[in-house]
Amino acid sequence: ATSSDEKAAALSTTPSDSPTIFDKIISKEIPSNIVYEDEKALAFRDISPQAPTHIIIIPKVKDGLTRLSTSEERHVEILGHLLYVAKLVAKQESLDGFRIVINDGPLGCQSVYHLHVHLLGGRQMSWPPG
Ligand code: D5M
Repeated sequence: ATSSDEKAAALSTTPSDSPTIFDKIISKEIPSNIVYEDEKALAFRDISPQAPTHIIIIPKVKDGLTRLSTSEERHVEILGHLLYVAKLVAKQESLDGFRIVINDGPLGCQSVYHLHVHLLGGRQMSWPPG
């Protein structure tokens, strides 16, 4: 998928707390390329990679955490854990520098409403992001 496909997907997705494709990845109902798993988090390769390494890190229990902008105090621990898992996976992937992205809402180009951290690496990043 191109970045314009990602944008189209984000703009055509209505933000909601309904189950998403990530639930099926967690339950292993649909296959994914899992690179890390612990009791609270799961990390798998993005199906539409935007860098040589592009991994999605998600909480296994969603607990209403659809997007960062609606997160609550009870999510602080899992939010911190997801960032720490990003660090562990970056090390596992031998990344020499990387970028972490959390897209929020249609304007932020979010297409899956189960909060997730993107870990991107393996190439020179540029700034500003698109
Ligand atoms: O990112 C949602 C991301 O999720 C996007 O980069 C594609 C990825 N995605 C969607 N479905 C799958 C499956 N089945 N496997 C792996 N990766 C997937 P967002 O920040 O919401 O735009």
